[in-house]
Amino acid sequence: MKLLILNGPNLNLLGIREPEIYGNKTYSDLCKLIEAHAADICVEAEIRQTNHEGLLVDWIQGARGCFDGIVLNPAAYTHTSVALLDAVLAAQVPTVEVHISDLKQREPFRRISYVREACLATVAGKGLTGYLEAMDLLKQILNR
Ligand code: CA2
Repeated sequence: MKLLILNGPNLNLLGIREPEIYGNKTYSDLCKLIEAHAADICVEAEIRQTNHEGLLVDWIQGARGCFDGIVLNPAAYTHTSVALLDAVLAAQVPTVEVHISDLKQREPFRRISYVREACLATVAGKGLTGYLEAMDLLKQILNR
């Protein structure tokens, strides 16, 4: 089983600011956690990050036929991007949305997620562990 883990803008800066919201682990720590968990649950995980919306669209489209599932943290594009919603709908690859922080406890504009309606589930507010939960969820769903 192959999972594509996609991260949007600024997530490469994890650990360098706002530790009260995002914790103090770095992006490299996140990648290591994901890789270790992938090995534990016997799935392949490819992890990517970009600051560019169009590249996320390209990666989501390209996942069709290459990956069994997508774990998607679109970061700020969550709250703005119909293009990402359309890409997830078009790709038809089972996708779980992840957010490190609890969007419901933050500014009102963060409560809107365009991609949510195309995703099987949303995991938010669980820190980096949320990515691992999303991987477990996809594995469960794909094994059904
Ligand atoms: O909680 C999440 O995972 C978010 O997707 C993170 C985005 C934010 O725009 C969303 O509303 C919620 C922000 C990613 C930037 O992350 C940084 C964290 C620490 C330091 C610098 C950037």
